[in-house]
Amino acid sequence: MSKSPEEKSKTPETFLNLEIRNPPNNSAGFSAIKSSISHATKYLKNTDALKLSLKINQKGGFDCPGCAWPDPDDDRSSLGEYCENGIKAISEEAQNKTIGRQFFAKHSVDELSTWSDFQIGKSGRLAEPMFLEEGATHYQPISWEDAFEKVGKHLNALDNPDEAVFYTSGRTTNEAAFLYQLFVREYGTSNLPDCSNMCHEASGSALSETLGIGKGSVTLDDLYKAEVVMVVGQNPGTNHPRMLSALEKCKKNGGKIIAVNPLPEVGLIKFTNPQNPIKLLTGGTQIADVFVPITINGDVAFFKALLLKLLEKEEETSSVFDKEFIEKFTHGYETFISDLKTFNFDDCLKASGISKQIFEEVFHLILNNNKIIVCWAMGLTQHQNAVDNIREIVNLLLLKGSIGKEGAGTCPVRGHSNVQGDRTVGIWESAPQAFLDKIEEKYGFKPLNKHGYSVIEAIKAMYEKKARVFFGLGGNFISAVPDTDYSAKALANCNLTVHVSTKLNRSHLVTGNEALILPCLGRTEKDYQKTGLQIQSVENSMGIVSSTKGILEPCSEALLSEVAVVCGVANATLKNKSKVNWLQYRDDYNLVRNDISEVVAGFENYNKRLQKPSGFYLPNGARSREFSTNTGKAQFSINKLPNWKLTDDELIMMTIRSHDQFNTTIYGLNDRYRGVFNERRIIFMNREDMKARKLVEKQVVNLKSEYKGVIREAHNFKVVPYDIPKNCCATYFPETNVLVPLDSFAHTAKTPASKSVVITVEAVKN
Ligand SMILES: Nc1nc2c(c(=O)[nH]1)N[C@H]1C(S)=C(S)[C@@H](COP(=O)(O)OP(=O)(O)OC[C@H]3O[C@@H](n4cnc5c(=O)[nH]c(N)nc54)[C@H](O)[C@@H]3O)O[C@H]1N2
Ligand SMILES: Nc1nc2c(c(=O)[nH]1)N[C@H]1C(S)=C(S)[C@@H](COP(=O)(O)OP(=O)(O)OC[C@H]3O[C@@H](n4cnc5c(=O)[nH]c(N)nc54)[C@H](O)[C@@H]3O)O[C@H]1N2
Ligand SMILES: [Mo]
Repeated sequence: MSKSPEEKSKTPETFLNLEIRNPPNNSAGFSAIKSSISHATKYLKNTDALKLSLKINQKGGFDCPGCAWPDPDDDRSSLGEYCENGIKAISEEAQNKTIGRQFFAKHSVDELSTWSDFQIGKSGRLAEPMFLEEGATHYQPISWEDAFEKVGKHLNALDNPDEAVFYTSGRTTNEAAFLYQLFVREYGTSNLPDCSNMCHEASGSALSETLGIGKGSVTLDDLYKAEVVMVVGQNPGTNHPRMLSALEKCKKNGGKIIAVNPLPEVGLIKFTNPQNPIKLLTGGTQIADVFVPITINGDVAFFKALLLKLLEKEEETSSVFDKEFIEKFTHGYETFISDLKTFNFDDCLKASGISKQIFEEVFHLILNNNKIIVCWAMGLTQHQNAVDNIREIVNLLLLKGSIGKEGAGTCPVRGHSNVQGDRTVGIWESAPQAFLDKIEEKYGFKPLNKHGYSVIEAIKAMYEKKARVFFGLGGNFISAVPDTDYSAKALANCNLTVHVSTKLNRSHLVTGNEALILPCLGRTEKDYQKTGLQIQSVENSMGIVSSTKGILEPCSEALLSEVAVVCGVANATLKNKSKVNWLQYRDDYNLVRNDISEVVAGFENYNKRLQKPSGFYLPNGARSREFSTNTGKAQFSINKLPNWKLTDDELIMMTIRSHDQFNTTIYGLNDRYRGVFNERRIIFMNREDMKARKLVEKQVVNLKSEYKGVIREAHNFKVVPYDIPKNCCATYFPETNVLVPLDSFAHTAKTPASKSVVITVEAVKN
């Protein structure tokens, strides 16, 4: 009997050998250099390691496949603008091991599913296209041509193009992403869910509505010049380490940093710049001036408390709000203020879990400064009220006139290295009509003008058999999405599942009737096409588009670029019905960029401007106080307090990243900055919550979530006592995705609420 999709969808529940130490009091520094070198030498060929670390994020080099943090315009470190996690990301991609037909002949799909995510990831780079026949136990090799035909045949056999789902993860370059969405739209659907749906979708929704652009407004230079930077719901020490250098520079210029986080994340507290030899010897910079240990999802309450006190002061002194800005550039002030007055300060502060003393420190910094930047990431976007979280931040910035001027503004810190660019060039299940009109004008076919499936809707559609082909351009869908058991059944309902990937992952094991793995080049590799070596381009978190060019020879001759795969699939599916000459784009990426210049606003003269080594900025209205909202002005918004009613035995759980993972790719088994070694099946708990449940350190527990009458369980986790607010707990994703209900998501944005899952914890009896 072969394993069920649910069985295959999860990493094994067995324990390793948990060791708990005190968290270090400093991040990066020598330990980061040591860890980077050990990763690079373990997994890369040595000469490659050196070549890569010199070229990463250098002008004319390749864009780090890690996070989306921007590179400084001028003074990039000669050691390579890298960080520990960047080195880990390229060590993972440029592995010296490859897997092909022998590997897949030896290991069945069922067997591979019993490996941990760490083992699966370390098996090597995918070296040739593989096919899983209906009922087969093992993948077998397939030619590219046959693979393309197979996808085409399945897509053409559907009753309606809306029965296909085309997912994208955020590493895909602008060129590949543009062609992909063009293909999907010409094929006839707008089912383009992407990782952004699970990530910063709420930021996009909230910012578009209030400021008229779904992206942040600040540049790196603004961060250097800010008087106050709030870092809310973000763990940059692990996930955006190069951001710490920018915060360090801000502090050097006199800026103050406020960290709002349930956890005292080490990188936020103290940081030693690994690229500064003097700092390495003398110790690091203390980053956060004030640490605000917020209760999970207490942010709206905290910001409301701040807004109420600011209003009180404004009414006393008339010198707190930027009235000129409010008058000239905003809409909805009066309604907002009258709603604000219905809240009670003490109730808000209580709901945030913050002491009066810490509140006062934050309050005075905000009161006395007018160049304020708020940075945020998943701690704000993965809640049911995620959009409110961000709109409330905008309210604060608007009152202080802290938008569209030097040293002030919004800074949603993006995840994947090109997630922002993918959306800009059209990976969007609800793309604006103006964009669709441009496509029609340029290519002469009419794109479907109906919203397609986002991630959550796509899962439901597959579960209900309304969608029957799943195509993933990058990513690891089954491990990234919520409600693992339900989602595994959804994928298993498909006729065909296809993944374009660099590495083996769990999504290749939870398949439809038939499955394809299409292996592609990574960022680090040279991309040769008919017209020669190609460059590609990406957009970072601050809206700068720059080129990226691999420097290593491809790890296997059988790999195609993502562009070539998309063109191959499009050509085999649409054949001579297509209005697009796909193969010409495959041969020369300049032609793709010429088209993007015509279709996407802000990309005029794309090819020419890409030659500038540091890239070019895309237009950003909020940056210059031009707000393209419904009213033409920046919009105040009205937000409710979330209404949490936990019973005595319930906790709110956030699912977070360890220091040794990139999303579903597990680099290693330690979470060094939190003092956890050799284990991922853990739950961080407040000591009092442990005591109330008679739990001790390392005790084995099962976790249970009940949502709208459905019970979900995850077994075998070890308790780690930690400095986390009472009634809150934390676990790692993807191990606990099984507990995240599919129908618990952010209003408007539909981001799964994976940072506020209500659970109970039960000791496992021996
Ligand atoms: N090395 C590495 N780099 C990465 C990634 C990776 O996995 N590894 N992933 C990339 C991607 S795709 C993304 S989206 C980003 C993710 O970057 P982050 O958003 O920093 O990642 P998370 O681990 O999800 O951390 C969320 C943080 O929010 C806090 N938090 C949780 N709930 C709340 C809350 O209710 N309120 C507040 N104020 N804080 C809260 C948590 O304690 C944690 O510090 O990083 C990108 N970069
Ligand atoms: N519970 C919970 N769930 C979450 C989150 C959370 O915080 N908690 N975070 C969410 C977030 S923010 C995100 S962004 C999603 C991430 O969701 P995804 O983007 O789907 O997941 P990744 O782990 O980033 O994808 C890794 C895979 O991408 C492939 N890959 C890597 N590089 C390339 C490349 O250059 N080209 C191609 N074609 N493939 C490549 C490799 O095969 C690798 O296995 O997960 C979400 N899920
Ligand atoms: Mo993300």
